[in-house]
Amino acid sequence: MTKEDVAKLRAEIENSLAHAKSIEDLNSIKVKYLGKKGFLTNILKSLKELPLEERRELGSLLNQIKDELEKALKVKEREILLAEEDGITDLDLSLPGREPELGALHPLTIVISEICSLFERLGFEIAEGPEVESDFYNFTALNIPEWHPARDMQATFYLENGALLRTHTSPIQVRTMLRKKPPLRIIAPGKVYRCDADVRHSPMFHQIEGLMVDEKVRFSDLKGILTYFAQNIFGEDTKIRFRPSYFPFTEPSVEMDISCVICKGEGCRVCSQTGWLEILGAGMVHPEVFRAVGYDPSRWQGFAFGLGVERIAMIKYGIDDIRLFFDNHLYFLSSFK
Ligand code: 2NM
Repeated sequence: MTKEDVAKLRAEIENSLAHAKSIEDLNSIKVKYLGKKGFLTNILKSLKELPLEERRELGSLLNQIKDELEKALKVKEREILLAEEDGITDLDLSLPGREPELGALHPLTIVISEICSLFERLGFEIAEGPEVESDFYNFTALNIPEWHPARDMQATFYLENGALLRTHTSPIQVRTMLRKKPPLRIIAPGKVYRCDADVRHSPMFHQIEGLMVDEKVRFSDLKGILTYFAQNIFGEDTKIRFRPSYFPFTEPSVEMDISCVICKGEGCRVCSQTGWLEILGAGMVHPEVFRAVGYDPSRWQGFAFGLGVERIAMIKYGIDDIRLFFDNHLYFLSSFK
């Protein structure tokens, strides 16, 4: 064996150590070179047959390689065991971190909070109430007669015990008026339920109702505040129109339209060529409602309004199918980030 052979052997051992990835790899290296019939073991045995000079020189080189290999095997074994303990076999600390996926607010949540903050700035307080209601808070106190079609089994979800799922958020206003003395300004957001389901109706949807009661609240207050609301949500140049309407709980009652956000009043498919979009109902609180909650109708006046959040969001964001709000497709939801 020449000195070149020894150098080759050393390179060969170093190379196999560098490629060793597992304890099994280390064992086979150990067996191959240091085992009973291993390469190094055999050569060291065969040195006896060489002349003294050569024996010394080669012997010391080969013993050095043997020592180094034994040490290297121990170090490598420790490394592999530690990495396996961490479950990391290919650790690259230079890789960039993984960016966490951020969520987004639901479009209805965005619209509800925008509208509520706007009315909070005008001195309205947010009020909430139960979704399972009694006939009294949902209908009777609101001057809705026994024979009214809204009370129909076909229109309202009734529970077996005679309770019902509220069909509007007005029962919140009734509960608040029963609890508090006037004057008051409240805004009542929440889920409401009606037996209805198609492209334009969902059996559960969201409403926001507002109520302002004071000694001198007039129809002009209603017009002023609702105009401010509409121009804040749909843009300064939004035109407003009030049409006479009917609700059992207000007198007079109106429907409020805004100029179409698509055609600006020219007439298009979205506004059915009218140039207008209906966005809410409103009116002056009916004296019978005040009587039902113990307010003196000759002293207190009030205006109230109600709007559908889905409808507002569809107009604001140009959404044409109400079911998109409830399908929870990530592609739809992530467009509101
Ligand atoms: C509407 C339209 C008009 C309304 C009335 C009341 C209450 F409780 F004060 F009588 N709350 N909300 C109201 C009035 C709701 O929704 C289209």
